[in-house]
Amino acid sequence: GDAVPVAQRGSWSSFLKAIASMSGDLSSMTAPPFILSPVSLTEYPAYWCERPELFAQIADAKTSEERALAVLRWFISTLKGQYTTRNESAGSEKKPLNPALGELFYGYWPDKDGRGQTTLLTEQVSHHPPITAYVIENESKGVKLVGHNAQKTSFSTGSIIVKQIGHAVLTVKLPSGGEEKYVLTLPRLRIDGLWYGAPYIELSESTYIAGGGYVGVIDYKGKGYFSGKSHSFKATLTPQGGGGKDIVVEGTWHQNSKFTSGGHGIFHDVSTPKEIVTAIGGEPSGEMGPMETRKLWELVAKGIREGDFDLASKEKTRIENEMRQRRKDETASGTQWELKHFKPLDVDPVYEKLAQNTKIAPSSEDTYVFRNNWPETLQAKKK
Ligand code: 0T9
Repeated sequence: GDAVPVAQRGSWSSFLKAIASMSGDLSSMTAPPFILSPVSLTEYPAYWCERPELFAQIADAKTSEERALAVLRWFISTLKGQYTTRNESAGSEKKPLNPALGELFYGYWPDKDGRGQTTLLTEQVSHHPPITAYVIENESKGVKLVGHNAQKTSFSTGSIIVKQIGHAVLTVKLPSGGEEKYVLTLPRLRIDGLWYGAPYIELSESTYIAGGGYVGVIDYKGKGYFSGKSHSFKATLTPQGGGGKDIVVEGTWHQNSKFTSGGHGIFHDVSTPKEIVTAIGGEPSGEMGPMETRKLWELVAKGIREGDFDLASKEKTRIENEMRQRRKDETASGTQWELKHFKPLDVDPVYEKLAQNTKIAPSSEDTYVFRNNWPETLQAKKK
């Protein structure tokens, strides 16, 4: 059936025509109301930690092989949240709110069963093109993820192809006192179902996890490949330096997988419930400041949720005009917007080092260094 409300069919087909003829940045295009999500892209990094126990378990591994497997298990287990959540909660993929420069999102997952608290901080570090930087830390366990991401979109035979740009670095404190770093790359997305107004995501190509003496390659396939099932993957973990044997796991990332070489039984299983992040204000009072996502977009989100699209569009225009004016004032005064939590760097030495001798491409990437300045309200959550 056609998922587009009758009154919006015209605007949906104009929207599709517009995306077919442009490439690059879809995020700033105006889409019909039925496809709008009330959630800003600054909230998406929370998907990395909706199973906080798997994130914490990386620190509990006893050997480097166990650790590399724990990193892979946590990574694979985030994919269902990252790429199917909107379909499950809203019936299809939706267009997220396009974050403003300097937009902030803070949150945490409470301690439970001794796994420790995990805190999340996101900052929109660029508006044009949209780039989101984030850090997720479980300080008591000594596990930290710092990353950034952007997208390059194109249109091909009725689908949107999204190339993700950016990477993340996971740092784990070792019982011996040292630390280990892993570089993670991001999958390519194909957005199908556009014609029917019911878009959904399939992953393709490969991602890499390199570090701790291992290189993991995750190959993604949809319907009609390996097993013929949607959301299939095959992950191969290879010890570096030669000699060791590969470990292979296969399955569907939104369900489960098992070892097909170098191990036995179930590898990952995401049929258990996930834990949504708790948003928290970053002001000393505990309130949300004007650049914090849920404060900034409050009325736009309300309008979208309640079907009051006049309110949503009026408020969206107001925010966009305010931001435009801010940029003009900066140009006029010869100043620049100062990022609050991150510092841009042209090259990431950790990425360069770990991508060496692997098939990770490109071999060089820029990065955003976290200034290590958690707001007090989150610092208090780390104890
Ligand atoms: C990083 C994730 C990313 C962000 C989203 C492509 C997309 C914006 C980026 C890659 C997260 O870790 C994982 C999940 C979903 C991705 C979004 C899906 C999507 O459709 C949007 C783009 C910009 C659109 O909104 C396209 C138009 C829309 C009508 C299709 C639903």
